[in-house]
Amino acid sequence: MSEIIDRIAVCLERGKVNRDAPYPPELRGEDGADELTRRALDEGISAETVLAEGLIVGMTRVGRKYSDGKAFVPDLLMAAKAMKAAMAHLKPFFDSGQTHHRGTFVIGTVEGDLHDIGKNLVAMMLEGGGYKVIDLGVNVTAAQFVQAVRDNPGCSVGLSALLTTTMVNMEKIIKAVHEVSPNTPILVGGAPVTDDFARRIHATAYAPDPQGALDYLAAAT
Ligand code: B1M
Repeated sequence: MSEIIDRIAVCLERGKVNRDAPYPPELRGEDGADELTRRALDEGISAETVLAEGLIVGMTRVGRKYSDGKAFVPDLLMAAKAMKAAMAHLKPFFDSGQTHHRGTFVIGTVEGDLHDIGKNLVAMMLEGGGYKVIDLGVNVTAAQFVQAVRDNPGCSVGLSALLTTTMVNMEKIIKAVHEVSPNTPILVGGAPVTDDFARRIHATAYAPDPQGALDYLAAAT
């Protein structure tokens, strides 16, 4: 069992989507996350094991490399693509309730802001980390976040902003969410956001990158 799970982790780390994928060159012609995940499930390995010991391990490795400046945005995007291919096989198990998520994470880019590349990376990393991610998209209002928190009791929330003119909207979203649910953890991030800013607007935490978001949630939930 561990050989196939190890190979799935490597596919995530290296962004090997499927057998036909030409990237990375050294794995050309070999099975990717797509085929290996299918085979693992067919061999009776649980979806939880594939997720926790294969996909999450690989995603964490590439996430750490990214945080350390040893991997770059394209590496994360390829890992996310591999994750997506693998998750298509796991989804029926999650949907049927046979497998448990580590928690629910509601994420969105704040009102006025249309940048979603970083937010999508965070969402994909957390999905890869075993969380059920509810992505509200871009230009998300305080009322929409509040509704999502009401609909998903016990969730954590993530706010992304890329503009100095929209990061200020985070404060009113945090206030509105904490008015209806004072204990909901709210994580903030995005290029102009800092730890100091996060503290000033009463966010629960700041994460500089997707791995930071995953590390925070893993420790807090
Ligand atoms: Co815009 N843009 N843009 N833009 N854009 C920036 C952000 C800007 C810095 C460019 C510049 O002037 N040098 C500048 C902001 C300046 C400022 O506010 N100080 C800017 C501007 C001004 C604008 C417009 C106003 C331009 C105009 O129309 N005059 C306009 C605004 C539109 C709007 O939002 N209302 C605009 C529009 C656009 C496009 C639509 C063309 C496009 C967005 C496409 C899209 O996202 N689908 C775009 C892009 C691509 C950029 C740049 C070039 C790249 C942003 C990006 O995707 N980076 C950017 C300049 C730059 O950064 N070089 C720029 C890659 C991404 C992986 O990084 O999003 O930082 P990032 O995410 C990181 C971390 O921040 C973190 O993890 C990610 C991975 O490490 N992170 C989180 C992000 N969210 C997180 C949440 C977390 C945790 C971590 O927890 C919840």
